[in-house]
Amino acid sequence: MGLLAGVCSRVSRAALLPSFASRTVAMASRVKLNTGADVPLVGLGTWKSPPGKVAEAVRAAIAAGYRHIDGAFVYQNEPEVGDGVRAMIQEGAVTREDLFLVSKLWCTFHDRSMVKAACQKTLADLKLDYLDLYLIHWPMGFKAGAELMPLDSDGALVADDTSFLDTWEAMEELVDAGLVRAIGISNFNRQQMEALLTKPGLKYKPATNQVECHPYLTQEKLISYCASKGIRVTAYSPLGSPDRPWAEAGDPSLLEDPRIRAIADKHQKTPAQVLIRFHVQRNVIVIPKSVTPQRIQENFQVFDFELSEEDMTAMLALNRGWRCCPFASSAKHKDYPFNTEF
Ligand code: NAP
Ligand code: SBI
Repeated sequence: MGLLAGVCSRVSRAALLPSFASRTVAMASRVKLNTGADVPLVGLGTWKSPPGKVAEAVRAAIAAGYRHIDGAFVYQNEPEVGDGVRAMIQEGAVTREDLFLVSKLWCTFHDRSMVKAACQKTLADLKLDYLDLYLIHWPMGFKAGAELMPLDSDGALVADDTSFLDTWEAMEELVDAGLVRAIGISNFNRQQMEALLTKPGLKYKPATNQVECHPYLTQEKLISYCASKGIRVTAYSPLGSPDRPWAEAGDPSLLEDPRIRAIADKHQKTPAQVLIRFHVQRNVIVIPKSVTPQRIQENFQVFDFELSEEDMTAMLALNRGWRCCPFASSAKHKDYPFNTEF
């Protein structure tokens, strides 16, 4: 089945109504994973969301209509993400089944003996009994121990001797044990995906590959490869991650790009909404982060307008291969993903 055929049956009214109506509801808001599960195309990111603010952000997001939250153990805020989720369930705003909750296995837990306990820790922090999706955060394994970022004297991440192929087998066991409904990968390049997909005895294909994607890193080749394998792509840092800790004056800025601003003005939308809508129209899942209630609402108002083919082409032409998250301190790792073309 082609990926387009996989778009969930909650078809946009645009497909059914005369053209004037396409301006009111322009796209399905969910897509299907290769597991059969529906995933909301727009989710809330939570990296850098302070523990003191993230519960309120999660509540604001669910109140605004989000049903998908993206988290990770390494963000060190999962207990507070869980507080926000639990509060909204207890208030009756949503049920657990309404939500699509994602977390990620950090690189220091790649040894297959550590995977289940890492997942159980995340579940306990989130106060959940299952995750909708659990990802291998990076293909690289780091030395296990108390530190999340074990560095050598040169400031380089210290590798362990694991292989992501073995880690994947432990991920598959989480599905069979009922801890997670789907498993996926993040920051895997094409060669690494190929290695996984051709692993002898592969039981479950990854449902998604979560990678950096925006108009400065458009990822056409990786998206097309994933589509050919029935794997969904999730776009991280869709706004260019302006709050990334290593940002420097003079770095490219998507939110301030006059070409994005011009498209936004034309549609009477904000640059952030245009940057998010860009992914929706590619059937790419997108997870903008914000802890600002007004922005959280703004970022979800992306189903009431449509970028033209010309807008999409102009945005794709902004590609410059620029990464906000190159993770340079791990560049010498044998499984560093960004030394190849895609
Ligand atoms: P992002 O979503 O591109 O940008 C977040 C920044 O944009 C924050 O500073 C936020 O500010 C600001 N912002 C949000 N909405 C805005 C709006 N409407 N107008 C102006 N500014 C706005 O960056 P990101 O956090 O790097 O990426 C999103 C999510 O992807 C992460 O949170 C995480 O869940 C995931 N991620 C995954 C990986 C991975 O390795 N798998 C890597 C990076 C990111 P406020 O919060 O102050 O409102
Ligand atoms: C962290 F918590 C610390 C560093 C860091 O750098 C790379 C990008 C990343 C990541 O691995 N996942 C993110 O969402 N951000 C991150 C997270």
